Amino acid sequence: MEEKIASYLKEVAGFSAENLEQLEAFRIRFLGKKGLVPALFADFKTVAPEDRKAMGQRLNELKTAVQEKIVALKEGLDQKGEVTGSKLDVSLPSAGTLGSRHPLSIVRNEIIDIFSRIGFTVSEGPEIEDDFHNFTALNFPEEHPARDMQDTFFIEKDPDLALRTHTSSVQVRVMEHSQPPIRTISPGRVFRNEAISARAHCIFHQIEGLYVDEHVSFTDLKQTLFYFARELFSETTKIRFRPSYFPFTEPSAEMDVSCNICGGEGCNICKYTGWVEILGCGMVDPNVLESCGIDSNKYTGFAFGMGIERITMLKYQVNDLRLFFENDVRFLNQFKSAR
Ligand code: 2U9
Repeated sequence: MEEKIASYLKEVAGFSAENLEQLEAFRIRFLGKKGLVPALFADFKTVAPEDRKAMGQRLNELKTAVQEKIVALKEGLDQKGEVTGSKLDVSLPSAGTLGSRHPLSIVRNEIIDIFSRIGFTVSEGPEIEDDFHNFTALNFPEEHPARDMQDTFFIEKDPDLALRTHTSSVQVRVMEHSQPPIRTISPGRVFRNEAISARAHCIFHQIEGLYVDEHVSFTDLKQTLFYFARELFSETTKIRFRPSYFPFTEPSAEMDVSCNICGGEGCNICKYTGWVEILGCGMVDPNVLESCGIDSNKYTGFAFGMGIERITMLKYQVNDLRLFFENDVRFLNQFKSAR
């Protein structure tokens, strides 16, 4: 047995591997179930009792030498990226399984493109906001329900910080730092304290738009949003406005488009009305302009806001909002886009 151990130790010391396959063969030869080391341990019972202690030590010496060799060689091969010894070329381009853009990104980019073509710039801002930019500057009264814990994720009281509930806060920041003409859209994540369901989520994505200049009118708002709806859906898309209320706009409205599924005939997407709501809008309340340092006697503005999930669901007939957040490749692979 001593002779065998000595010869194996020599073999182990002199062994080197060019790749992981060779190293694995070495491991199996020595440590595999039917390998040399287990075979020696099986023969151990034939060793004379007085030699057992010394032989046991030699056997363990061999086993440790094999294990240490494997660890050392593996480290070396991993560092080489295993490129040289294997047929794997990590620099090759993928064989057709490229990722695809997330549907929310596709629609966000499309909306950005549409507004960029008529002179809107993109502005971004913080997701953690203070009370002034998220509520006060936007004319939310002190007792407004949106300021409630039920609706907003508050972070701390002093200073008053919360996760923004809309991207209007970004546009407040734009107005604070620049003077009209202002034409900007702000896409981004927003957060509301809602139970997650097929129709609602505590995180969703918005795009809000703002146009402030001299003589901006409700007619400008209608024409801009009419252009937007036709670009986003189709040339034959119709729009209609229904009166609404938001603290930050006066007058306010919600805009519907003729159902892009049934063309206005009536289907279960439009609940047989022929119309689907896509956004809210209105003329910026003069209080908001003043809070942001803009002279409301000289300037007027319109604003609008939409949920990207909602638009994407309508455009692609997705019936459960949760699909956007699960990242199941069977869902994501259905969306391909150049942008
Ligand atoms: C400033 C002033 C006014 C943005 C607007 C809406 C109407 C609106 C909702 C649509 C669905 C939010 O995602 S949603 O829940 N938004 O209805 N948003 S007007 O008005 C502004 C923005 C910025 C400074």
